[in-house]
Amino acid sequence: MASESQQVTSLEKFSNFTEWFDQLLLNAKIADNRFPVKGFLVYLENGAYIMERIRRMLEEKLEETGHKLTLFPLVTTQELFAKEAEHIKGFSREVFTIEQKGEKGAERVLIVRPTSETIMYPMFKLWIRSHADLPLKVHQSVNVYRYETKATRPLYRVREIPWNEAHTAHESPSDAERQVREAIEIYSQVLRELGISFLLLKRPDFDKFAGAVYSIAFDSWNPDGKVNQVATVHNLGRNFSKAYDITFEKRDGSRGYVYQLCYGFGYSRVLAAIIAQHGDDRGLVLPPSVAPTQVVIVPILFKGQEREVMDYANKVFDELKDRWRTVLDDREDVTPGEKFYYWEMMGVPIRIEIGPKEVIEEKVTLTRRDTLERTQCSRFDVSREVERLMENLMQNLRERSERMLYQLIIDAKTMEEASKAIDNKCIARIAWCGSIDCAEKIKENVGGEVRGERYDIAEHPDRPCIACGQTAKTIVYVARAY
Ligand code: PR8
Repeated sequence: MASESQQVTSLEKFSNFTEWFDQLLLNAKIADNRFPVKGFLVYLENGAYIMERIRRMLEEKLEETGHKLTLFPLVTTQELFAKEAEHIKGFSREVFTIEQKGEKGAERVLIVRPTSETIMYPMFKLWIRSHADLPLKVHQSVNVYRYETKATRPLYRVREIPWNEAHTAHESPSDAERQVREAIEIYSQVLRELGISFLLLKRPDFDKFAGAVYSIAFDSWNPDGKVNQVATVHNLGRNFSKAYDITFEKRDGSRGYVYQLCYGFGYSRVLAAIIAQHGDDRGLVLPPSVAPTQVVIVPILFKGQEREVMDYANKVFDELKDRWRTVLDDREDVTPGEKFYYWEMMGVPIRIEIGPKEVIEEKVTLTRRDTLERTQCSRFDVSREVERLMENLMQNLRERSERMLYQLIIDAKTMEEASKAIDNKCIARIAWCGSIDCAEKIKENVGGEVRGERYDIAEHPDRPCIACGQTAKTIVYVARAY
């Protein structure tokens, strides 16, 4: 008998990811990539719905923890944009601009936000006066625009980026550190609720956010081996507060610069992770919390018994509809088989079939989308049974995805082993001395990037650097990336 891992990796998404994914985007009404401006997507009914649900899940947690929804403009000036040197270096090649014609024909160029530090922080300077104004915690879910130079991919690397960005200011470095942990906890909770598994990595210095002291990233696994950075938390220290002159009166009466954080959660990438980690050969497999339809009832109609079956199906529908987003698929010109196929493609967590046999026996037949297992229960237990199956399904998605993540990590002791792991669409776990030279050598020879060391656990190197053979400083994960 094939092991579970063999069964799972025989799925089409592992052998032919790009085609599988692109077809699913259209077939499951997620997004249409045929809009004539490269990197700009049309989000179709299911894609838009799921992203909206994810947004609500995240914003609820942000607001519970004191982040205030505050909406900032789309543009900034070149002068404001240029204030933080590292930041402008990081983004200068990636910005879209708007030409603004002045009254006397004079022209001015505005920068369209690639991220909002340079838009928010001049306002922070006006708002923050004393320690009583701190911590300041704001967030907004908006689109930002980056003229990505790497190849664009629908959802994974777009030029119009739907995200949530949060920005905070604090009195002390320890308050800022605490905020890093809170941000990580919020993002981890949302991702866990969606069953997405990820590596929480501290990026190497050469790969941190432009202007940050350090960056923590959530790299989710992808069937093609390229990790998908779904979110990041950046500790900015005082780099931006010095550039934008954001000072406050401390408790002892002296003045100082605030300590800042920014963190971002990429909605389209999280949507991609849901599709990629949970989907199968039949289509989407959706976590109930974000599924546009959570339960579909398919009546199986036989001549002469249509009335009884439809009445019965309506009763079951009435029982479920207030608790779950339920559809009774009573289309007459579509066969039950075609309906099954369609709703499986759409990732509906639970399907209920009702035919004459179910009516006589006062039962329903249920099929869960993740395992396609069929069960029956009494019609009087249907609410409880659906509740139970939803919970089991979600737990299975979470565990299945987590198992896959750890199966994909290969402990590599040599460049050859690491290179083989990357060729096999895996993530290599290696020892590294910390030098940029070696990271470059690794990239060249192995074909993957040093993504960083674990932030959630301490891992001590038990062997020398894979590239130079000198003492290793740390254990890092190497993968290709979007
Ligand atoms: C910041 N400033 O900017 P970050 N396509 C899809 N998703 C993307 C793309 C893209 N081209 N680029 C980035 N993301 C900080 C934090 C305010 C917020 C998503 O950070 O540059 C990724 O999920 O790391 C990324 O982790 C997140 O936006 C934040 O972007």
